[in-house]
Amino acid sequence: MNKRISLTRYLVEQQRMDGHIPAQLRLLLEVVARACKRISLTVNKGALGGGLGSAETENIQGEMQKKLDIIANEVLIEANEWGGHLAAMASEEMDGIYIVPNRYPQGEYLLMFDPLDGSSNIDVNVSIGMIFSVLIKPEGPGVSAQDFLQPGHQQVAAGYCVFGPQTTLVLTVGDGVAMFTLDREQGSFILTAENMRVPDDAQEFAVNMSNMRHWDTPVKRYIDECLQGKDGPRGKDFNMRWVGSMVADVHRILTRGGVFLYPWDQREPEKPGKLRLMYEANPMGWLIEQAGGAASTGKQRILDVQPTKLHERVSVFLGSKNEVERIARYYSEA
Ligand code: AFP
Repeated sequence: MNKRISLTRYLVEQQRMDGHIPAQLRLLLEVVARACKRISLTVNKGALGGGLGSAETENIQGEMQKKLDIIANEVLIEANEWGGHLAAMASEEMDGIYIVPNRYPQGEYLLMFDPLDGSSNIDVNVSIGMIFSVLIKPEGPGVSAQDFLQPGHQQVAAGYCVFGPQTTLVLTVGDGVAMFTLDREQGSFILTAENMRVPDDAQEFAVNMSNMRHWDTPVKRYIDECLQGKDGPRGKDFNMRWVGSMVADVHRILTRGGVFLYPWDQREPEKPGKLRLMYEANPMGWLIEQAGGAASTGKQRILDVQPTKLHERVSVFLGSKNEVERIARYYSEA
């Protein structure tokens, strides 16, 4: 990759390339990027920006919201509601969908997001982020939550922004994965990687090991074998990393490979997993697939899961293809 071009120029060139990106989708991606810049400024200010601490309110997931969860959610709503590219939005921090008010033109796209991923890391200055997914609203009058319930393979754009030592925006529109780094002097995202690839094999896994006793047999088997290292059936040593912010763990995997696991857990057997399908697993799963990796629930491709509700949860295994396929094989053998 030789050209340090802005996100705007990159998207315009993609649009010119046989109309790969429709104008309205290009506009949407630019508006999401602008919102990420605003959120990044508040994140960077930390205690000086009033973004730390709890909001003393609960979201639909039953989780205590952080002030920054709400600030980020509002920034994304305000930035995207007036542009004419959206019909509605859905968020981890909102029970129902947000329909674009009639005072603004109605667009053809649906935007879903986790406005602030890794909330438990906000107050301890560890990388956090935002994750988004874009679908096309089905033909027909009006818009409803039902319109959002489309399998992940119908996404037309997906991405995340890491608010860490650098602010990096990573996205796909179905033609590979590109990364942009925020140049604070210029105030714009600059292309710093194209066609990102996840190696097929890996020697690094990311999982919250403190939950191990609650996992099912295939996952225990996979992690056990990794921990046995070169003296075990895998014949090689594995390293472990767990940031606790999916954006940061997945960004590391997109950058140098590895496998991310957030499996089913017997403590809440009725829940398929902790992570949310529509605005965590689907966008991250598509990005990983676009970079040559794989994304599975253990039993099926994540992008083929037919959603039944907006805040649906799913078990997640994603990253280096051969590792994810091995976990899926262990499920089929169980
Ligand atoms: P929060 O946004 O509530 O901190 O959850 C973050 C997350 O959804 C995902 O980003 C992490 O991978 C995972 O949960 C961390 O879960 P544990 O706290 O159980 O390790």
